[in-house]
Amino acid sequence: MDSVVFAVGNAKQAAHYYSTAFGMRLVAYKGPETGSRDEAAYVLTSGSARFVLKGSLRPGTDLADHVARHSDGVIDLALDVPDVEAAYAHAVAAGARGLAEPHTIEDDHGKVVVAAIATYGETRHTLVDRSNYSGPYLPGYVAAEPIVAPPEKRFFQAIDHCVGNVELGKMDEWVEFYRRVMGFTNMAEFVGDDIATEYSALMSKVVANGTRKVKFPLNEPAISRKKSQIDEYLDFYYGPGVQHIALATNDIIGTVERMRAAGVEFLNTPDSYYEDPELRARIGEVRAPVEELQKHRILVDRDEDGYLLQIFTKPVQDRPTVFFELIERHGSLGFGKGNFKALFEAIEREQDRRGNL
Ligand code: TYF
Ligand code: FE
Repeated sequence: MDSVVFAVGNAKQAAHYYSTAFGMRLVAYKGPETGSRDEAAYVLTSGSARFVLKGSLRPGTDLADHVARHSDGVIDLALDVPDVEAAYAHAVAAGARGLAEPHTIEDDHGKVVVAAIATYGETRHTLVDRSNYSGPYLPGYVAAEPIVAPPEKRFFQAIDHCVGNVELGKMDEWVEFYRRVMGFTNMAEFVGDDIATEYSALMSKVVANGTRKVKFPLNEPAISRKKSQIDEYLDFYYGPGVQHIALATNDIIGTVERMRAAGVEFLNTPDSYYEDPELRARIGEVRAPVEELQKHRILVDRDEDGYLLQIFTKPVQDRPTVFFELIERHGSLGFGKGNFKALFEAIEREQDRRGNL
């Protein structure tokens, strides 16, 4: 993953939030002071994870229109590719809609080659080769100092996966898109009819690149008793888009403590989850006592390869759309399938609080 680009209503304040509540470091900026007339953009990093927050400086820009329709959201899941020309040519030949032909942008720090293709909704994948560039982000940006003193120990070190919500009946088309256009493969983990009808109200499949560093789960709503959490997203986002970004941490307990202290809200997991003897037997020994995980409402799942710890924030903007996940992997390559029931029940409790019955 090269970066996750967000369109937001107020990039300056969003940069402050991701600095104080997510422990990220501001590294680059563009805006009126640097000759950017249409938008201000803040680039923040934590390990290899890079977020770019963009705000429009006037009405009528694509950025302003995006925020007006979707509110704050993800506009671009940018991917680092070794050969932009070849990747773009392959993608377009395989049926992807081109948004920007390959082109080179340069400044004193070198050259960057970029192109862009469309994916679900109004989301795009920019394809980037920055191997001949030494600047802080892209030409047009200047280096910037952290907004607040960065934490001694970072909260997370990488983007683990990025999840998209698509319309009913479209999930398999998008799985096929990633296979054909990007050469991604379908990972084993998915939510099928069985789970969907029982409690989740969604179907999900995961596609990943060859190294499995890039993992894109895709959700679609399933018919259910109450409004599906995916339909709620699609209604409030006014279309398909990125649902959650999972951030990889090696100290989920410390990170949750610090994010909570900074005011980030997490989904609640009931005590019954931790007291369930079946869960305790299934997860076996993990690196922290179950009581410690219970205190922080962290979920545990184990599969044949190992285990993982995970927790989900509540939506991070006014609309019930985008949220984050923290994930600490110990061998497991999964997505917490064993937690889907508890997780979806917690999400449904939040939906109920919003009056979705
Ligand atoms: O990415 C995943 O698949 C997990 C589980 O609406 C998940 O984080 C799946 C669907 C969903 C929320 C979480
Ligand atoms: Fe996830």
